[in-house]
Amino acid sequence: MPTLEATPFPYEFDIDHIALICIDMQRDFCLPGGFAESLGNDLSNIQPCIKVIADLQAAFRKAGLPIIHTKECHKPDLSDLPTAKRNRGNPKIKIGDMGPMGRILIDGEEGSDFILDNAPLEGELVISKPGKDAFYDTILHEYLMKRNISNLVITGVTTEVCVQTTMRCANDRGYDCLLVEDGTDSFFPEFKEVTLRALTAQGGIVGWTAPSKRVLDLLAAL
Ligand code: C5J
Repeated sequence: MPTLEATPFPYEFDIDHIALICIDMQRDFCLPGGFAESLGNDLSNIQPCIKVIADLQAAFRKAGLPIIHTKECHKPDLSDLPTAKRNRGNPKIKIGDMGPMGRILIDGEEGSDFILDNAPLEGELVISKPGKDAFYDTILHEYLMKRNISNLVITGVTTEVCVQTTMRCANDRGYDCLLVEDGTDSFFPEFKEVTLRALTAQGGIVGWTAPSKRVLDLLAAL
């Protein structure tokens, strides 16, 4: 069984039961004019993980392993958007309002689509999710169970919001999760650091972390 040196201890997995999850690599989070910028965030903090995720996607594709992409977005009629979420943070433009890349965080609009560097290829599962948790109100768990996926390599933005929430919810459903340390970023670098520590504390209470190089080296050696 392949084993990867990881924190807090080696991560073991069966190659037939592993998938890469790329969380919310969308224009609305990564590019100017989107949702994240409307909340006053510094977008430069989340740019480094983009190349790392692209490299991991290439390696998983080369190895013939599944990749799942999530995007946080809402239905055009806003029926899945709680009022509290729309009003939270008092942003300049709210979810559903028109922005430079179409309506903010609305499925099908330019802003809710993936950045080109991390876009899905045909055949890869795309999960549109209304919440932070990729399992909430989606088919993700059913999809993974059908394919006997037990191990998730997790990447994406932002570390302490959708990434951490999804990893915790995956852990509660029995998945062994490895968060790629340089494959995730936060608008607040100190939140990223503390999240990695919190997830792996207490004997890996939520899961494991490792740098992308170890994942890439292992896939290359298969
Ligand atoms: C938010 C996310 N809202 N993808 N989403 O920060 O982490």
